[in-house]
This record gives sequence, structure tokens and C-alpha cells, in this order.
Amino acid sequence: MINEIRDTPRALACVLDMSKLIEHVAEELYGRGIRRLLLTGCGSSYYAALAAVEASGSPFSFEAFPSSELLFYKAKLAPEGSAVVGISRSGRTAETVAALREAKARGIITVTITCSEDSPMATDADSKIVLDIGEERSIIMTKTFSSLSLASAMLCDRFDRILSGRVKEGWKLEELPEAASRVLKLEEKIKEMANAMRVKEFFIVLGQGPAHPVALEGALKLMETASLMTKALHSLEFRHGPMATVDERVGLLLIALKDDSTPAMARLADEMRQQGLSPIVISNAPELECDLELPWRHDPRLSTPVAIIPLQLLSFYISVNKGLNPDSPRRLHKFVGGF
Ligand code: F1P
Repeated sequence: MINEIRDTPRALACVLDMSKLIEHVAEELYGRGIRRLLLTGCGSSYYAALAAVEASGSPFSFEAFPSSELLFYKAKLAPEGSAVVGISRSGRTAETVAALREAKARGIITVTITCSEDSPMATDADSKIVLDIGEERSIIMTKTFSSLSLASAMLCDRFDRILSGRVKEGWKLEELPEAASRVLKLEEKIKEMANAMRVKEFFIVLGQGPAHPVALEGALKLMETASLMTKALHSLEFRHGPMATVDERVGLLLIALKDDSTPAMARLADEMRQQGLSPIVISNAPELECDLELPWRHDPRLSTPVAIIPLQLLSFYISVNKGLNPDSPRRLHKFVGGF
């Protein structure tokens, strides 16, 4: 797991090299009358789908659903002109394979974004984007989450450009590998933070807007890797009930990307401290008193592939501190089969 996390900059550079293929798929979809993308996946791949919708900046042209929701409820309601984009590292996750087949049976165009060329999802789909990043050996998904998020965001962005003619300001994709390398330099500091957090029994992970998928995926990493119970929330939702649950056993993580919500996030962190709580703040906003500074200076909507790295490292080191083996997580496999 740790080697795969450290390989993220290289994997992101490989995905950036695929921009021509991704552009081609976007053009092809538009040419076939598609005007809306429904993204779907399970677990980390679903959160990659959510991250891409956030990155698109057009949440009404792109939507994300867990594959099981699409399969049983949403595919039959898909508006005309929709295509379904299945996201999966393995290309074999049962619900995602079934959701794509269900969509296809209903005459909906399907696209697969995966790392596995010969998987059922890659074989079944009308178009495929196979990420050439090398096999991720870790059961826990790390560099592939960043890569799937980036590839999906690139597809949504390309499609949105054709649809709306809008080109996003400050959209600096090429900065991502270098930013990921800068985050990886924080590994020793994160290791110390993990040591201080090893006594926590439960984590609440907060993030809003583009930080929300990061909070969800970070919370999932803590569950999978360190066998901890977690809850991810839109940050300000914390004040509407969940704050009543917090005591010294609960770790609080606040991911705050610099954007329009920054003043509200600064007030939230202050309010927590006034209440005797000690949130761990991970942020790139100078306005916030932060515990870990995220080296990301560009559009916050693009930050997921790097903003997730501190949470992956934290999960890894908490797991090791607890005497667990992150490469052999309890009950987990690389993908989940039939249901
Ligand atoms: C999806 C997934 C992972 C999760 C677990 C089981 O796999 O749910 O996100 O961590 O290992 O599989 P995939 O569809 O991306 O291959």
C-alpha cells in the first residue's frame, strides 16, 4: 500500500498522457447525441465519480450514483440523451458490471473507465478508457483512486467544454503530478500525526464541495485500513446533530480547500475549539489555522487526486500503529463479486 501511494505522481502523469483518447471519447459521445453523463462505481470508484462531478463544475449535466442505485432504481429513469460511465479499477465489480449491462439493455450508451483491458466492463462497453498506470498490487485502492478521479474529471471537463463552450480558468491539470510529489514529502509529519491519533476509536471526516468526495474516500480508507468506524459529512452538517457524539475517543478531521466556503470553515474550526474539540485541519487556505498544509494553489475542484494522499498516509500509519497489516485488510478483496 505504501509503495502504491508513493507511486501516485507517476500514475497521474500517465493519465495526463491519455488526454487525446479521453477527448476522443467525449467528442464521440456528443456526436451520438449524448448531453448528460451518469457516472457510477462502487466504494472508492463511486467516490472517484463524485469527485469528477465536483470537478466538472456543471453538476446538472453530470451525476454520480453508486452502481447498485443505478442498477435497481435510476437506470430506468435516465433521461433521454444520457450515457452511463462505469468506473472500476478491476472492471469486475458485480454491481457495476450489472449496472452497465442494465443500462445497455435499455439502449443507453455505456463507457468504461478501468485499469483492466480484458475485464467484462471493458469488453461490454461501447467505449472504453483503459488507464495504463500499471497494476496496483495493494488491495486498498490508492494511486488508482487518484488516477480514476483524474481520468473521470478529464472526461467530464472535455464533455462540458463541447456542451457549453466553457473553458475553466485556472484548470492546471499538468500541475497534479508535481503537487502529488510535494504532498508525499509530508509523509514524516503525517506519520507523527498518525501516532498521536492511534488512541482514537472513531473518526468524523468533514469536507464540503470538492472536499466532500475526499472526506468520503478518506473515511473509507480509515475503515478499510485501520478497521475504524468513521462518518464523513458535509462540513457544516457537523453542527446539526453529529457534534453531540464527540468525546475524547473521536478523531475529527476537517478538509478545507480554499474556495468560497473558507470563511465559514474558519468559523467552524474556531467554534469547535471553543467547544473544547481539537479538529485536525488539512487545508490550503492561509485563513485557517491548519495542522497540515496542502500544497495545492490551483482550482480546488481539481485537487482530489492530491488532497486524498494525506488521508491515505494517515490511514496507513494508524493501521501500522495499531499492529494491523494494511496489505491484508480484514475481509476485503480487490473487488467484490456476485450478489
Ligand atoms: C471497488 C471496490 C473498492 C473497495 C474494495 C472493493 O472496486 O469497492 O473501492 O476498496 O476493495 O472494491 P473496483 O470496482 O474499483 O474494482
